[in-house]
Amino acid sequence: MDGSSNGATQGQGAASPHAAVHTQGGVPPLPTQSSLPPITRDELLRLYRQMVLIRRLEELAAKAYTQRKILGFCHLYIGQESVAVGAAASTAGDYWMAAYREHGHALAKGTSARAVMAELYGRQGGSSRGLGGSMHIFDREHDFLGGYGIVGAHVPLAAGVAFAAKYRGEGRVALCYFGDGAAHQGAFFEALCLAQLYKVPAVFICENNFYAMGTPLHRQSALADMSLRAEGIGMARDSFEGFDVELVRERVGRAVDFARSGQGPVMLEIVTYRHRGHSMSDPAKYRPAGELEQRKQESDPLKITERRLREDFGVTDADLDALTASVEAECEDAVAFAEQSPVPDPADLYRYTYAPQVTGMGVGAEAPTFTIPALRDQKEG
Ligand SMILES: Cc1ncc(C[n+]2csc(CCOP(=O)(O)OP(=O)(O)O)c2C)c(N)n1
Ligand SMILES: [Mg+2]
Repeated sequence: MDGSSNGATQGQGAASPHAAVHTQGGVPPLPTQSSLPPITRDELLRLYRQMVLIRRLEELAAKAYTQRKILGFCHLYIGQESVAVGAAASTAGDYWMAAYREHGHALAKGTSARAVMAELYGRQGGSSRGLGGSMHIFDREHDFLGGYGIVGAHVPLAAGVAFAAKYRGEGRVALCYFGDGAAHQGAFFEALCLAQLYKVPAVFICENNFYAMGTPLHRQSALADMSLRAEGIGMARDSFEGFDVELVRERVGRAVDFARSGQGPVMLEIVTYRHRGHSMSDPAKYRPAGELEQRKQESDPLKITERRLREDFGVTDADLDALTASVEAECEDAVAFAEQSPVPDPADLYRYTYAPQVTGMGVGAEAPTFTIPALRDQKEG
């Protein structure tokens, strides 16, 4: 929680009651350094731009939501940008899955601002062709295997993806993002048990933002550090504050190296904070007075990286102005694209509900298509 914890696998000392378990279980320690090269000015600028892009695009999404141009649920990632962006900098070619607060993850993984915004608008140009909406961004091209609305339910899916990657010898890792609230789910824990048993290449990332809807951490959990969930099953773990994008890059990098090396999955807790309410309909009045202001002051990922860029990499006002202008142009373009993109054809409503038919070991060329009248007929019959 204080950023210094490095997990039970990295030597809590002989006094730890868990040390024997880990010794018996033979869990190797996480590496003390990732295989990533030191960050350069260009890379840090790129990560900063990515964080600014996520924030600005979501600010515009919030505006469109209040204008009723975006409908349904909409959960903003503002304040947590350094987690997805830092993690993206530490992995390439890996699978990602996230919960419903996933606009930032999709953008960090490579989905375009246009495809994200059009999906929020429910338009054909969206990553899920407008049929998914805010909670169900999916981008196969970038191996972003979805946002999921059922709390904790995608964790077993991610374990399955990691299993498949191992089975096929792909050398790829599945990274799965979820919240502190999800870490109380049965499905979550069951998935961890199997993932550890089969030593699948997965990194489970709990983004502990201290709230599950309006319920603060201390009222939903007896544990403060969600990575401790991994201890009972002998899984490697780590916990750290995720406001500094560079630190996230390095620490997720270590976990990814470990998982990719075949030693098994890793459970990470990354401490973060959301600046907005749970969803667009939540004014977040349950926060103690001054908490949000203090967090914005002390641990806003954008401010932390901006300071580092200025102080240690000689980035100037002019550099940052140019960066902001290019983000603004990209976001405005994304909104314009979403607004002119056509709404989906109702005839396609059920088209992607089922996967293509599997014939033998091959996959049939055509997905079965269902028209609404056909389904209605079946039901009445
Ligand atoms: C199985 C299930 N139970 C309850 C809900 C309602 N629900 C939606 S979000 C949420 C809170 C989850 O909090 P957390 O996992 O901390 O994620 P965060 O919203 O903070 O990112 C709840 C209870 C749900 N979607 N699915
Ligand atoms: Mg939470």
